[in-house]
Amino acid sequence: MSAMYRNEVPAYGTLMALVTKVNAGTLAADPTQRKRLEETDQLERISQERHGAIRLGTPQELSMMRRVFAVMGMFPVGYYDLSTAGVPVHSTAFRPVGDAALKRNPFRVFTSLLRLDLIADEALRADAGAILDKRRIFTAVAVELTEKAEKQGGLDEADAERFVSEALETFRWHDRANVSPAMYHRLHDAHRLIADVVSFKGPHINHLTPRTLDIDAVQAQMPDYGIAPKAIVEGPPTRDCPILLRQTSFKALEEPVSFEAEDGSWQEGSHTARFGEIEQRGIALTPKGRALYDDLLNASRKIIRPAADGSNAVDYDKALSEAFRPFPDSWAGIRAEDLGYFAYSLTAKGKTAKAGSSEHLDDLIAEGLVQFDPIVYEDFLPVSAAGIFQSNLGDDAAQEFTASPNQQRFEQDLGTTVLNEFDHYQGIEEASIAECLTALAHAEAAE
Ligand code: OOG
Ligand code: NI
Repeated sequence: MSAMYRNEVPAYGTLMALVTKVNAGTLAADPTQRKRLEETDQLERISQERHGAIRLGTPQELSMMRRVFAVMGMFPVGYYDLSTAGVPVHSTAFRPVGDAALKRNPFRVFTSLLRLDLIADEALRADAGAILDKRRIFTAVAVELTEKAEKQGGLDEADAERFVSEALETFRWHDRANVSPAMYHRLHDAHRLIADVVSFKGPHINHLTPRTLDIDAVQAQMPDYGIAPKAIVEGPPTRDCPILLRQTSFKALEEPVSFEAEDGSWQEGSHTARFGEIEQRGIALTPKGRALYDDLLNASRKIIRPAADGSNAVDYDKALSEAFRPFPDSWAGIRAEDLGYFAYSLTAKGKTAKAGSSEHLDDLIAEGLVQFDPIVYEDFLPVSAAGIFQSNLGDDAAQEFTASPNQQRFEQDLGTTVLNEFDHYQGIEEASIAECLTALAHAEAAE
């Protein structure tokens, strides 16, 4: 998919080159970080893609997509309602779950389902629904191999290879639209996103996102490489201890598309949908930490809203940093206030200790037997996602929709429930604590 996308969107290849350069520079300047990544087996893949995104049109597409991702070990985590932010979709992210799976494959796909129910124009809603019902976004072989994998509990190597190349077809760009120029304009006038979902044969991957170690540096250097960054970096401000997720993107490109007119002739036109994004991840926050994050972000946006043209970007960054002062910026401080999730492990001293003197984590940490490392946030942020959507749909695209999160409906369409991200991180933290305590208790018993 990466090779296909670089080929289809050359600016994305340029972004990848910039990210690789910035990451190399960061690592050269920070041997400790380099060593840590090397030890945890992450160095080689550091600049590779961490996520991509697609937008689907119908419940049937969503439930089949879930089955296709399941063959690849990717499962729906989290529910994101974007109607509040003026985008008529709700979403989840398909991703590997669990440390070992994420280390092998850190890639996830942010997957949105169009909500025609939020479109006021009834005739348009019916027409869009009819167009979507007719298209088939999966190849017959992809469907067949998915069924085979479900029955057998997996695929052999030859089938797996065929599966990958067939599944790739679903994500491909189609420069011939599914609709007439008139229909495209009707859809586009209702909302750009509706035109993007309904007008094409498939849910083209609309961006891929490599991981960067210094998002501010990439943002600053994009113009030197001839790519136009969005106005601001979404998410928390620059900090010593990164939290959650920071993201920025380059603006979607206008691409040639042809539409089939009523008389069967093809007419030239254009469509803007595809872009490139970068991300930098920090610690996963507890519900308490997340509530504080949401409050501080809201507070900063009351002082200043980022303008789409970037004219107040410097002031916005300043207001954001100031608003975030109350959020502790040390791991110990974040831990003390129960704002983030940590993975606990025995120190070298803890591994050779004859016994833990206490069953209390704080005592064991104070004695130098147990250490803690931040658990990385592997999910997404709805306000940030809306910012990414908006900058790429055109800045006039924001519309008022009645906020109507409907997780139940989404899960019904998906055919399963989504994993709750907080429960998941808490489970990882608790397991790591249990492991430390058990190891120390055994040392005691063996004494
Ligand atoms: C998805 C936008 C959300 C992110 O990184 O938050 C997203 C889209 O534009 O389809 O990818
Ligand atoms: Ni994204």
